Amino acid sequence: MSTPVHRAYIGLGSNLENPRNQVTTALDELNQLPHCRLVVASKLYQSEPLGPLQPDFINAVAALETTLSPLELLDQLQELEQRHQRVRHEHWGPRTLDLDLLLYGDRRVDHPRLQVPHPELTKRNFVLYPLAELAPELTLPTGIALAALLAQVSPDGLRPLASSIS
Ligand code: A4P
Ligand code: MG
Repeated sequence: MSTPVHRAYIGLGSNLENPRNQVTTALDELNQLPHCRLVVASKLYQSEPLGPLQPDFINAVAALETTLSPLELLDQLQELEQRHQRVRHEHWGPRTLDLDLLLYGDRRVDHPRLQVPHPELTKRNFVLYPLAELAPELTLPTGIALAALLAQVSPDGLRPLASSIS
């Protein structure tokens, strides 16, 4: 029997050390993770920082196909963050690369290391708008349509840049 393939959505964010380069490189690297394939990525967006005063972020969302389990995928994402020499200073503070597992098929995960859907997903314009580029018809595992969330969250402070993959 073949291993099931799951569709996962990853949120990428960076606001240190050439953020555009951090994010475009990370998209390539996501495609090279074991048992993962990058299906499509959103445009890059410049976004005003949420949290403490810090530089603007570059954000994007990527769709992956993977046969990894949610925790195996989290391990891979954290290793990739480490390779970008991310230093964790303060909660919601600046970082060279942040990778969030936003969605994993229709699954809900509630584990000490991993919550899926990502708990902040529904509130963040820099996640919802790029996600809507990739999957406008998406309904979250909670039953809420992405379109309904977009109607509640303003795109203020979010600016699309050129296409992330040439
Ligand atoms: N974790 C639990 N669930 C998940 C998940 N679905 N995906 C755990 C990824 N990780 C998940 O994360 C802390 C722990 O969350 C991990 O060890 C993992 O086991 P972290 O990245 O190490 O720590 P953090 O910085 O304290 O918090 P967090 O939650 O990553 O921050 P966020 O929510 O990612 O926010 N403003 C703009 N405009 N754009 C941004 O991208 N990002 C942040 C960081 C703040 N402000 C921003 C942006
Ligand atoms: Mg994170």
